Amino acid sequence: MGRIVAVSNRVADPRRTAAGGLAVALGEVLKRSGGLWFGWSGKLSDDGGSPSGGGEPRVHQQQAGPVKLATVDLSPADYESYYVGYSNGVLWPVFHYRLDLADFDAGYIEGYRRVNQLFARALLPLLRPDDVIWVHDYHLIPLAAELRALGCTQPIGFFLHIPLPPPLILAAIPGHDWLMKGLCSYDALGFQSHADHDHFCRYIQDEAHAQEAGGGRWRVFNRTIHPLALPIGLDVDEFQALAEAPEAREMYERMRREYSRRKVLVGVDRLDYSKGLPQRIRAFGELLARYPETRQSATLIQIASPSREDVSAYTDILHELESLCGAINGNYGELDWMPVRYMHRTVARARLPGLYRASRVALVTPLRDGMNLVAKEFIAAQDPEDPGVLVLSRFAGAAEQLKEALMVNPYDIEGTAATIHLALQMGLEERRERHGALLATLRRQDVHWWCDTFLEALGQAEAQESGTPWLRL
Ligand code: GDG
Repeated sequence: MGRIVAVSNRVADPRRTAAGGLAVALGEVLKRSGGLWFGWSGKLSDDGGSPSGGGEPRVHQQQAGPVKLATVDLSPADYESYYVGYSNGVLWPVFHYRLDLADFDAGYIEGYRRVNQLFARALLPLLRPDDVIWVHDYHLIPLAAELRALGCTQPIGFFLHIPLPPPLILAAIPGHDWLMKGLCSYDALGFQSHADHDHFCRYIQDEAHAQEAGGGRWRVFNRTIHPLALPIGLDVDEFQALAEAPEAREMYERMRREYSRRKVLVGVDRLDYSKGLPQRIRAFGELLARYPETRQSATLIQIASPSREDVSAYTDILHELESLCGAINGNYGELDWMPVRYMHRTVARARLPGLYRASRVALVTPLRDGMNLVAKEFIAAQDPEDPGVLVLSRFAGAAEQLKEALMVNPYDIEGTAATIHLALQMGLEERRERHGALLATLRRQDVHWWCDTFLEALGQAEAQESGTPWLRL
């Protein structure tokens, strides 16, 4: 296989250990092939990456070990419409089944398309004939079509990190046919779960008369595409090595000292309405109300790292959380016990495994989530001799794989409280059995398996006879 070219909204320097799971995984693949990683620089400039707003895009290039990083700036107006408006104000809520939070401002889609065209124009001159291009996530759905329109014939794959909703929910997006036709310009398409994969296949059958072509492939819009259900995995060895490193061990020791008389429940999330944080805090309050023995003996540590603070739905949830946590601490707290420790801050990645390992229960209870890597990180960080228990929402993509977790419906506050109670009481033998099975799954389907399986499918993509006739907006 040729050189791998990864494209995502943001790029990360793979040499830095602070990078998250995806950055580590992609970094590995790119290192192996001496690859290129292309995306937005994270900076705004008035000419929006193109001198005088028109001409050839200005690309910043930097060598990071064997990997080349190439980025473009965005104009403030493009940032507002492409990133804040369309990506995070339309696609993120709708793909997480939250039509009520979508802002279908007609101006956003133009900016979304403009930035995808900018990306295509900036990337094209950097490509070699034998490159294999792998595009990531919802910000860049039309990128393959824009590249094809410029004459790009290399195989292009796409991985959607967030869920794909059922066809009727997708159909609420004005211009969904344009968007989904864009998705059909890729050769291989990866989805986090079988549910997402089924939604895609139903959509292309119902709306675009797609026909099955054998081996999981479909014929649609005169092309052959290969959609796959491929859950993203963790670099288990990398995460376990992080758990053994001094910073994580020190965090673990400190937590054990601080909470020697109590069981810690932990939640680690970006502050986002998809993560079910208010429902989780309410369920914890219900636990204290219904099971008085948990008072004084259980403490919930909830990290909510700041995220997308320029989107208004995020400030609403911030206020709701502060008030819910304040009420529980006010009602149940004692001079020597604070039931909820809520932190609207980011914890250093090197310390996270120590926090996970010192916790008896992890609460991973999103209302909808593509996968949820925190669930996997929690399992990987446990001491196999005395592991903690994972309480997992059935609406996380991870629920399809992590069958031995304690499953909850996060909308059912009483039911979730009862399950958290079970988790707190679970005996050592059952904890070990469940953890052993979960860890085996994590190892079998780790991030290397995920990358290799996707790239193999993309490598088998047939040369396509023509580019897609691209729909007008
Ligand atoms: C998207 C999809 C899918 C969180 N707080 C802190 C922190 N984190 C790290 C976690 C984990 C990552 O961020 C979060 O990953 P998730 O998978 O839970 O969720 P999203 O950010 O929404 O990611 C998701 C994922 O893409 C991958 O495909 O699983 O469904 O929504 O690695 O550890 N890291 C640090 N401090 C924090 O406070 N350092």
